[in-house]
Amino acid sequence: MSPPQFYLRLALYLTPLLPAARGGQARAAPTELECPLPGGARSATPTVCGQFTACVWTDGDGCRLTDRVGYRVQRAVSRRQLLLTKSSDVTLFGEDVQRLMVTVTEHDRQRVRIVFRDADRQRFEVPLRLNLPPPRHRRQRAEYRVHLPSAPAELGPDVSGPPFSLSVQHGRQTALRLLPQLSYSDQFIETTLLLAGEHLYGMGENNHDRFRHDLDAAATWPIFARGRPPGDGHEALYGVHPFLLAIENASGKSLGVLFLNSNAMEYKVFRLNGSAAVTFRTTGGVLDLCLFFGRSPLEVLRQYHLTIGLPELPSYWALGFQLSRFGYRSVDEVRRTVARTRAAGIPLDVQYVDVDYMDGRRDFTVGKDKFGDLSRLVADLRKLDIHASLLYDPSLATDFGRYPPLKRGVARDVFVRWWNDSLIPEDQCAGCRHYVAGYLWTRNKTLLVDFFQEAATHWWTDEMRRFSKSAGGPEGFWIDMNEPTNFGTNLEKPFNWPSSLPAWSLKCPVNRLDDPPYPTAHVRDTSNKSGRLSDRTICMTEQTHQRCIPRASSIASAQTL
Ligand SMILES: *[C@@H]1O[C@H](CO)[C@@H](O)[C@H](O)[C@H]1NC(C)=O
Ligand SMILES: *[C@@H]1O[C@H](CO)[C@@H](O)[C@H](O)[C@H]1NC(C)=O
Ligand SMILES: *[C@@H]1O[C@H](CO)[C@@H](O)[C@H](O)[C@H]1NC(C)=O
Ligand SMILES: *[C@@H]1O[C@H](CO)[C@@H](O)[C@H](O)[C@H]1NC(C)=O
Ligand SMILES: CC(=O)N[C@H]1CO[C@H](CO)[C@@H](O)[C@@H]1O
Repeated sequence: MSPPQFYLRLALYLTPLLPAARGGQARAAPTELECPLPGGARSATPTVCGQFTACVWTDGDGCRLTDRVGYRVQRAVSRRQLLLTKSSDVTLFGEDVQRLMVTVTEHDRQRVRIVFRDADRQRFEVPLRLNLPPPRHRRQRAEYRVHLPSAPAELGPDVSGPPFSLSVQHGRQTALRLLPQLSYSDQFIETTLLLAGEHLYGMGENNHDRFRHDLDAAATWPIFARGRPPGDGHEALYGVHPFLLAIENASGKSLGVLFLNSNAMEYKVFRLNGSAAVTFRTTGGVLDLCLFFGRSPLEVLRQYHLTIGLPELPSYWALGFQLSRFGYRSVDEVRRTVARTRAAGIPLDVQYVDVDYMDGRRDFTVGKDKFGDLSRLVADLRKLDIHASLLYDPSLATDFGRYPPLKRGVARDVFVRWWNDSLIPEDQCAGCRHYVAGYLWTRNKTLLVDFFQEAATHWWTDEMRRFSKSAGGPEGFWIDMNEPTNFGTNLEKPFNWPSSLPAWSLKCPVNRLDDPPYPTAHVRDTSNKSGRLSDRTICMTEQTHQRCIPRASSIASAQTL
């Protein structure tokens, strides 16, 4: 571009922006987007709304984000990388990231990744390597086209470039538009995407009544791993699947969006100006969007699975008929159940035994009285071509001295610990050192295995091997409660706490990590008994071996992997 052309374009960029660029004196106007209030939309009043400079009260629509939320393009670092600066000083929860680097990597015909990072300091990123090919050659054709705001190579420090937003074209259609109202702070990131298709699927784990999202319900759903079986509300269930599929038109042309983030998050699926829209909010990490384009939903799912890694091919028998329950009282009861099932002509390939077989529900033990001949049961089932599978919990009873697996685990230091020693509670159990003590099925407090450590994998494998031999070599193992789940966190006591003992529970300390300024819809759900992020799971101020960056509020993210 010749210099005159450059200045002409520059002038065009700046003309509409002058009021905002002149020290932010312009009156903030509301946008169509709701303001994310920690107490939820129902808590909106002019006073609550007024606490956030990024929000503005409207008489018709309640508390809305203002048009001053977002970033401007400062300069193009390369053809596919832009440096952004925050547009104004308005904020939701403070500690906004001032300069963002957005990097677009076009991996192949169907896959593109768009990552927004803090340009000035490192933040936690999900320690998961995606299977993506190196960037495609520029001449290689792609099914999509990413449109970034065209940016000058350099602007003076006092002038700002165009507001940042982007769109992605799929064939002739704009499949996705990322709106300019991007919020990015230490413990809160929000972005809204407009989508061409009305048929949206995926995201969770939540209790959806039907597969297709109901845009008109405009519901907000939390995502956070913890031990919660399906109920009837909008609660966060066991797993984390931040993947959205949008079918764009009647031909089946589709777009997939992986929102790669493992912090506590939520999403809202709704209609904006008649288009399908999704808002993602998360409490930390980075904004990392991996997009998949295909001519059909199947093609998109194939790309997605190639990217995150294909599942293990399970044993053929594992696809068969399986019987499981909590509460078998003895080996005899299991035998009777199997016999009854076979007599009724019901096929049976796998028979489970839950933690009932253990001695006091402790991993790697067998209750001598009722399950003494567990190994014979396993062998007899094998003769019938039925595969035995045993349950385990990733938590060990703290009965030091009388429970060798625990002793060996402590020797190898494999348990989840407090973030720092000043967080160790005053009533810490004897022998529990710097570990986090919780409670599950045993009559003792428990220590949680930190599977991020290689030492933990070795120790666990070794215990499984020792135990498996003595249990007759069952074919299957089921690790339960590994979200991880903890009973009664922050409550007076867990529901199954021994009545003979004084009340106790794992109580998380109060701090910015355990109680982020925007704790997501998870804590507002009626299933949330303690009203905190750690409800039914462990605290956020804990440490796994993969010691992350503390300020990123992402220690909890280890939970979801
Ligand atoms: C779907 O969109 C593509 C353009 O992206 C168009 O060629 C095709 O005809 C559309 N199909 C239907 C059934 O609308
Ligand atoms: C929605 O429509 C209004 C009026 O046409 C327009 O000003 C606004 O920019 C639209 N919003 C989005 C997100 O496209
Ligand atoms: C321990 O961690 C908590 C939570 O992050 C923090 O508030 C506290 O200052 C830390 N204490 C020390 C001694 O580092
Ligand atoms: C652990 O539980 C057993 C009963 O199963 C009990 O006898 C023992 O005192 C408990 N130990 C601790 C440290 O709580
Ligand atoms: C069922 C229940 O106790 N729900 C609580 C979840 O947390 C909120 C506070 O954030 C409480 O108001 C609810 O009562």
